Amino acid sequence: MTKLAEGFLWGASTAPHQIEGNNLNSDFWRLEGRMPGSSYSGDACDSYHRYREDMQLSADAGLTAYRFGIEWARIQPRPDLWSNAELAHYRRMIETALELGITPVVTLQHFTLPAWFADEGGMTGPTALERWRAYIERVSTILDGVEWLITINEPNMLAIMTGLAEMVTSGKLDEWVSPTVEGERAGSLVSSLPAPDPAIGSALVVLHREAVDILHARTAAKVGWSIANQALTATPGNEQQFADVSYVWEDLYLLGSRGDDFVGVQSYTSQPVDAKGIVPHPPHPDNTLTGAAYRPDALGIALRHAWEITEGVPLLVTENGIPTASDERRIEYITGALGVLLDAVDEGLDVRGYLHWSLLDNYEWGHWEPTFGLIAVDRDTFERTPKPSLGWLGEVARTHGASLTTGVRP
Ligand code: IFM
Repeated sequence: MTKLAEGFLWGASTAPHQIEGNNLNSDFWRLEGRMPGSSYSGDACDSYHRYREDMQLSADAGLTAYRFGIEWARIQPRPDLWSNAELAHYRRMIETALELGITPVVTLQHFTLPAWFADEGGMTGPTALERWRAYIERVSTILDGVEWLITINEPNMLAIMTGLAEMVTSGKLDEWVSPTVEGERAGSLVSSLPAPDPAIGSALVVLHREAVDILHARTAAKVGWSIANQALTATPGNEQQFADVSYVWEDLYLLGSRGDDFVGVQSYTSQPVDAKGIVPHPPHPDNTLTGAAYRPDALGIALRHAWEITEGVPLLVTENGIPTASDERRIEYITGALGVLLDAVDEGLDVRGYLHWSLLDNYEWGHWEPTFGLIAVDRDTFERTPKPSLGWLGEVARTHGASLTTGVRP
């Protein structure tokens, strides 16, 4: 049997804008619903008020960790206004997790920004370093007892979103393009999606390194960031193209995490690279609700690639999941993904935990249809209904992986 790391985390992940509701002072709130094809986040899952219930359901199922985020737009709704009440709210969330015996994994920035900061130019604007530093310093005051901190979620996707926002503002884009939904659809707007701009990526690396220094000085937490791992593979003869595409899409960010306490690996699907670049997912009956290929094995490719490029930074799976209406399919997907995770551990990779995306069916950046959750949420009453996959993953957690059937492993 595979020996998992002491304290291996078993949990689920969320992001504030996608579950809290009414994130009124954020740039995304201002953007959503404005263009054809985009839905509002609205009340979302009302987790702003129901976070205890969410954590309790996780703990009751047997999970040992919960990833959630702190929303900068709530902490600093105006450039000259810091909210102590909102800081206290997130402190209560941390304390609730600790009280329930759940390890909090806390993200400090997950795609959204205060709207005023976006207007200043956001993470690549002239005030970025000064504003980011002030936010990180302020938030560091409530992090006592937190062992795992993620500075920026998916900087590579954030770089795309920054490019998209610029296209919307300049009127070049008049239809909704969610990088996590339309970006996956074969033959869709994927060709017009900007690749992550390396100049934006390099600026984000600087901000990440700055946050790592501040957080190491002020907290006892392990600090890293989480990457949208593409699990790309080279087609024969296209190794150089693969290397070039990999650098732009992911390696720049993995290189930026060298020396960190951990790197967050976030994997959903896999795509080959040919002479023309990344090959879109061909239509297939097995494709997920976002049109991506069904590839539970992608996690193994992502873990090995991250391990190689970071030169052995400890790996924490901070997201892995499938948008599907079939919970049986979800369990099948996780079973496959955990199988390749165990293989990677057997090979000697240092994997510290598995956090499933997502705990709840939530707001998928302009859309509600792709359901990733272990728990269904009634959009009107906010009633939570755990799916069988929650109890199933909880059992895997309780048995430290032993409940995975032997059929999982070849
Ligand atoms: O919902 C997103 C999340 O915000 C970032 N990673 C991918 C998820 C699924 O698309």
